[in-house]
Amino acid sequence: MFTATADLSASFIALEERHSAHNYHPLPVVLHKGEGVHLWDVNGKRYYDFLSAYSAVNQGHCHPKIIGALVEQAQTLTLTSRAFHSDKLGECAKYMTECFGYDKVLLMNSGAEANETALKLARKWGYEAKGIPDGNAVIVAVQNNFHGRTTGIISASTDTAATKHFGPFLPGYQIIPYNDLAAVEQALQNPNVCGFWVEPIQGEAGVFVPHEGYLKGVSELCKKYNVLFLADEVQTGIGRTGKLLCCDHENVRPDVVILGKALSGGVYPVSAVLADDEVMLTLKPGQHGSTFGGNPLACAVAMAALEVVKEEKLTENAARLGEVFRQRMRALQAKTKRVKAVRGKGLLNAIDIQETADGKTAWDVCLALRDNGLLAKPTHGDKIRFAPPLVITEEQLHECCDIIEKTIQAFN
Ligand code: IF1
Repeated sequence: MFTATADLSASFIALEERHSAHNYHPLPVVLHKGEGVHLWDVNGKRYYDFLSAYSAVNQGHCHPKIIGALVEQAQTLTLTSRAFHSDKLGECAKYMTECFGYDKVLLMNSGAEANETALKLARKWGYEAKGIPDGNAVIVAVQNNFHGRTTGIISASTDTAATKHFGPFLPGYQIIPYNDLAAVEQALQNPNVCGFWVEPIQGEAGVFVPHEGYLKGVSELCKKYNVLFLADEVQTGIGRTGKLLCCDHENVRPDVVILGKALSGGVYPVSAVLADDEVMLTLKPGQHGSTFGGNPLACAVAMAALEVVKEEKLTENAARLGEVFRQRMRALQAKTKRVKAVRGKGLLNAIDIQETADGKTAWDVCLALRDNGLLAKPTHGDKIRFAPPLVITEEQLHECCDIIEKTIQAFN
């Protein structure tokens, strides 16, 4: 007797459509369970996760050590606010400052909040340490940046989808081309510039890796012109690109490091800003904060998430398997005109898809990948980002490359 397995997705999608804001256009799949590199939908179908919640699940879904830390702390103390001390913040701050090599850390919740914190720190330092006349501080950012969705952050955005009808915007930004050191030098000569704000690899734009030496050049120019180098490692950090921080590829030490996403392994919103005392101590009591920033639950989860990266050598795994992945994708590119380009570092990669003669796009490829058991999402039209959890094995990676190859070649 053949019994069709009813697709239960429709009712969940309808519920979301009816009651949730329409601020996303998700791939049509409804997920119920996650474990390691796998996700299961409401029909019990298993997928490889090749987005990792935009690099928040580097440690794999529901990592037992991180979940264990969450459950234990959740049953002890979740939130005190910073009006009082807790027994977790100091321990976590020590762990993080030693892990990343900075004097101090300021814990927040979302990546956007950490970026906003970094912008406020840069301005505060600009006025009180560099001597910029009050109200004249300038932050230099780059075209096609993505740092979050707050009004202060999108004031520096060059993406009309992120800015249209959200003005008026915050003044005090200068936007220059990405990956262009001459443009950086030109901009930083302005004595009112307090910070240069950049992603070491532009993730949302489509995984654009700057030329070798760009980050080193940025660091040297920031020192030359007494400007803070603000590195947004929310997506590239925590082992994703094959180094603990992406800036480590060029042995560059930004003045301010911005973290989020995988800082909690996708278990709880935790973000952070790292800096040395000269910068961080410009913030005095009562000048910045948040209700949940540095809460005991966030601290317990963040320490466990960072321990997992170290204990399971996830950074090394990302470096090694990233090379394997790009070799496989370049071999595919040689066999099909459908793949126009392959880019990436570590396990943060993307391919550009050539639309078919009958109008099939990267979106259609992602729908077919879903049908073949692999979840990925297009960004900016023709680009597909591939970012599996860093716990993936070489055998699993090859299986996924086989799926990608089979799927894309069906679009020839
Ligand atoms: C969305 C993008 C990725 C980030 C970097 C800060 C933040 C992000 C480099 C803000 C967040 C997320 C946000 C999410 C989709 C996703 C995304 F497509 F939007 F740009 F990953 F590429 N810096 N990126 O990538 O962190 O406040 O979200 O915790 O807004 O659609 P957040």
